[in-house]
Amino acid sequence: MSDTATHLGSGKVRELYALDDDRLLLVASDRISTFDVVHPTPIPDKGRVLTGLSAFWFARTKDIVPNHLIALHDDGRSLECRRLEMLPVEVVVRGYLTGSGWKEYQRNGAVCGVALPQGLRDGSRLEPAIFTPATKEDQGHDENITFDDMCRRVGADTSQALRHRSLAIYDEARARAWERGLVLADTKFEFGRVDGVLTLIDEILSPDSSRYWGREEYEAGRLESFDKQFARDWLDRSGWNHEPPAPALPDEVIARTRERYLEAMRRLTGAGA
Ligand code: Q0N
Repeated sequence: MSDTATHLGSGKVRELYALDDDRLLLVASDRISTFDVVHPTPIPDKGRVLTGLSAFWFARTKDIVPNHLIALHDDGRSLECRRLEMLPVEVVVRGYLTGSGWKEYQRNGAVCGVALPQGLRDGSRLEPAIFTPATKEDQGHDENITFDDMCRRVGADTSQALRHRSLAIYDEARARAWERGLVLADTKFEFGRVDGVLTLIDEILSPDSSRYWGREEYEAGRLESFDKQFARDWLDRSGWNHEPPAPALPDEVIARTRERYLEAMRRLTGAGA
């Protein structure tokens, strides 16, 4: 990294630097969070896997929507990006009903104003996938909004373009993931604009910005995080109450979790099919 980079901020597991007025550096650490709390024990290679997957998907989706990526740095964990004006919404595409979408559906029969058929279950596949925008909250959790709310915030043309492109990227990624033994349940995108051109930013289709399940487990009726399930299972058995500080993970759990990230990378990016 440049000696003169300015640290702009830290996420739970990532750091953001300004290289100059036009360029940012997004650095993914090996830190892992579960239940929104960061553990003191890193997962070796996690930052490299997330960054590599994001760069892989940026390259494969650039004809659907341009993105901010300038270069993947030699350390494997840093993305040099164009700095641009961020849109004040994030968008989630869900091809499977689970998490906050499942909760909302149980209350309303709809998610973000998108009506869904009756009788769906946690984990039901959605065809077509649904577009569910949310506000970006500085603190606390992002709040789901309807498409009309989104139009009021960023304009109808922008909202329609973002919906169309987000669904196209998701469809492509869901199909590849499925062929390769993974279920891409849902994923989050952020966009910016540069000279009026909508541009995909942040990291995309990584296990931290997306929910991946194992296809084999899914087909056996189990909705298990492909990457974090070992850690969650161990934490459940440990009796941790999900309040900080998070406990250190034992070596065995670290090793098995690391292997899951590497396996996700191999499946999604590896040769064949
Ligand atoms: C930006 N965030 C939130 C690191 C990531 N290309 C860009 N241009 C201007 N601003 C941003 C980007 C990007 N990407 C994105 N903040 C600024 C994501 N952060 C959260 C903390 O960790």
